Amino acid sequence: RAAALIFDVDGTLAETEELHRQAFNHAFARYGLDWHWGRAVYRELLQVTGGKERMRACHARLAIAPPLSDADIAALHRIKTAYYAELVETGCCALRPGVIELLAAAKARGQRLAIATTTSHGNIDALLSQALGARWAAEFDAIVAGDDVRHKKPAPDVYLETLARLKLGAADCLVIEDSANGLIAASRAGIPVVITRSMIFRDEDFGAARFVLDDLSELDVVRQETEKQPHA
Ligand code: XBP
Ligand code: MG
Repeated sequence: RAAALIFDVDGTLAETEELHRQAFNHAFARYGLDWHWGRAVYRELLQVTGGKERMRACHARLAIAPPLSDADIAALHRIKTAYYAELVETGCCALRPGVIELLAAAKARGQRLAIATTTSHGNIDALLSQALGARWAAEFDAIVAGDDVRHKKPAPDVYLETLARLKLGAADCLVIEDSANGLIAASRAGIPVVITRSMIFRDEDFGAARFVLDDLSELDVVRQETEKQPHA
């Protein structure tokens, strides 16, 4: 049994990407930028992890691009982040099936909890305060966000930093992820991964994962199977 469960946030704890997309589009319009990310385009752009990085990548792909400085990107991202929090605070984004039950069961079994995500502390807090209450963070021993590390997923940095803060080895932990980039990041850090398929990434290559589930309500079945004692 793992000593700690490390959770990704977007796609894993909740289906947040549609809200992120709407928040980006809100920011573009507010900033007077003639951009709109439709669902299909956004799905492709999601291969670039991190909102600021995603906007930069999109900008680089445009043939004739107006100059967009680091300050512009930062300003756009601030507008996007504030609007995302507003959307999440309406309560429209529930946690995915099985998440609350798994968090409670893990705690009851004495497992520690951690978060390793590409998004920001503000966004994690907006989502989890709404879903778990204002004191949610007390249940987690490490919360590592995208800008806390040098390189975002699929680099292993966020997972290595989480292990360092937990003071645990990779083999003592289990990561719960929804994307191939997240799976690669955790695998590079040496941590076994369970995939919970999300709307956006459900058809990616998860060959390196320990288990691939449709959602986390299936995890208890897996646990019972793997922990079954052979009959004497
Ligand atoms: C999630 C992301 C994030 C969000 C936007 O990846 O890629 O970039 O889409 O968040 P993962 P920010 O689930 O693998 O952590 O705009 O706050 O960067
Ligand atoms: Mg994710």
